[in-house]
Order: sequence, then C-alpha cells, then structure tokens
Amino acid sequence: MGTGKEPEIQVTNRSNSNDMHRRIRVIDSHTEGEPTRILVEGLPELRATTILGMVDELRRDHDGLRSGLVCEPRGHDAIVGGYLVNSPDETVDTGVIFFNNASYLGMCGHGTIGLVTTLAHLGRITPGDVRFDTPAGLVRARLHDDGRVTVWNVPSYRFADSVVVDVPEFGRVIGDIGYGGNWFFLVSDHGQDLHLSNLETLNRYTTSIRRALSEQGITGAGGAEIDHVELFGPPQRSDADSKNFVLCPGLAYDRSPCGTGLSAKLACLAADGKLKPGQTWRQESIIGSQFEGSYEEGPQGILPAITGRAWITGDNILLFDDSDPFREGIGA
Ligand code: PYC
Repeated sequence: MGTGKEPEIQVTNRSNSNDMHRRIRVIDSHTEGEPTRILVEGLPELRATTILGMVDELRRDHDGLRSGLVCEPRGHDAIVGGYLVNSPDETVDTGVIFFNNASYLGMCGHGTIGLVTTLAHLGRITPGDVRFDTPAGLVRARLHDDGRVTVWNVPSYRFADSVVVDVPEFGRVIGDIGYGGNWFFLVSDHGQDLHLSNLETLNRYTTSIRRALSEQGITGAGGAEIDHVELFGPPQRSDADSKNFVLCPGLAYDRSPCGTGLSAKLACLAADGKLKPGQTWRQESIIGSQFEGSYEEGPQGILPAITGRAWITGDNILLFDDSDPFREGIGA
C-alpha cells in the first residue's frame, strides 16, 4: 500500500434496490486500449462471507446488475466490470470480482491495472504496493511513480501441450492449454493474419475453435471450460517479442495483450525452456499496445509479473430506472 494512507480500501456498498432510480457510481478506464468499469458506490450488501460465495450470490441474486453495467445500452461487449467487495482475508486491501458481458472472471490482468489506476484517481492509494483477493486467489500489484502498474498474478501453468482439436471449416488446430487465472487455448501455428483489418476472420476462427473445444470435451483441469482462445504471431512493433489476438468468453476480442493470457503464455514459454526466470517478454496486442511480462518459479507453477498502463476515461453516475425495459442490458 502506498505511503500515508489507511491500510484498507473502503468499500462503500449500500443496498438501494428499492430506489425507483438506482444510482451507481463507476470509474471507467482503459488499459492499453481494453476498457474497465469499476463500481465504487451502489453495490447491494452481500451476505456471503467468502469471495467464491460472493460470486455465487452475485450470479444468483444480482446478475441483472452485471449485465446492466457492462452490456448495451450503458456499456458494450468489450467492457470488463469490477465489484469491490469486503474480503474475509485480512491481509488484503480489498476483494475484487471481475465480470463481463457473459459472466464472472476468475481474474483479470488488464482489469487489475485499471483498478489500481482507479484507486489512485480516487485518492485511495499512492504509489506503492496493494493486495487484492480475487476468485482465482491473491494478487499483488504496484503503482509505479510514472503511472505504470505491475501485477503479480496467481500461479500459472501449462496444463497440456500440443492438443489437437478438429475445427469445422478450418480443419485440425494444435494448441496448448494454459492457466493464468482464466483458461486459455494458445495457438501459434494457425496461418491467420494478425491484423485489425482481418478482425472478422479472426473472430470467426477463434469462436469456431472455442466451440469445437467444448463440443469435443477438451477442458482445463477438473473439467474447467476453456473460454479464452489466444493466437500468437510475429510482432509488428520493433520493441515487441510477439503479437497476439485474444477471444474473450463473451466473444469480444481483448484490445490489450490480456494479462491472464500473457500469464498463460509465460507458463508455456517457461515449460518449453524458451524464457528464463526474470527475462522480459514484450507482448503486443492486436491493436498495437503492449504489456511486459516476466516470471519467477513457484511451487504451483510460475509466478507471473505483468506491467502495463491504464488511463481514466470517466467518473460517472449510471442510472437504472425501474420502468426501463432494458435496465438490465439488451439481450440479458
Ligand atoms: O487482461 O486478463 C485480462 C483479461 C481477461 C479478459 C479480458 N482481459
């Protein structure tokens, strides 16, 4: 935690579900192009006492809030939202539960960078270290003096390598299954052009891979659904090692290089002996932004460190009117 501040981030949730016009304060930011929306006031009081219990409660009792916050007409498919919650873990500064247009996320790397920048914007932290409880585990972050943020993510690992999936229309695709706080299928040999001008095909290709993985029963550990697909290719930037395209669970593509996806990539590079502990890997995104990643060895996989930058784009009050037929988002 930065100097001169209280050691705990105040979570100002209050239940106002009977209000005709519910008012919710959010801070919007983007991390290397990928948007984050942190709810800082207006989350209903949660009864659950563990962070996984809170995810269940949010899914069961407040899912319309999730979809209303990030889906149209208030949001769009690429936004990742974050709820600040009181964690039972006294060693952390706050709990955070990330979500998107489809569901809840175990962790979110770009979202954590956006969250740290949001807390600094609110004056709740200054440069220094901060600790978060997430559904995937404990995450540490550091706000640097120059505004960059480093996130030490949950232990990450390669679960399986050279897995073959038969993808209708595209044929056999070979990839690795990796975990970085979310589950990824990582493909390097795909013959696709990793440019924004090829977005339609990239979306169709990765969506088909994802569907085929599910239909063919190919999963992560314990039957976990693989809901992110990542393609890698040569970088365009002279200061990058690789460029990627990442399909997210709600079928939006990640504008940033994806923090949890980079964690899974680092785990694969480590497993292949292609990146040593402490060595830097610079991952370019499909829009040309960049994260830096490195890792240390850990007892349950690698311990990834991801560095990037976020910028605040809005400090907004969102209104939810009971008479609005789309108050919980279009299609929700
Ligand atoms: O940065 O980890 C990430 C992420 C996951 C989904 C979108 N961004």
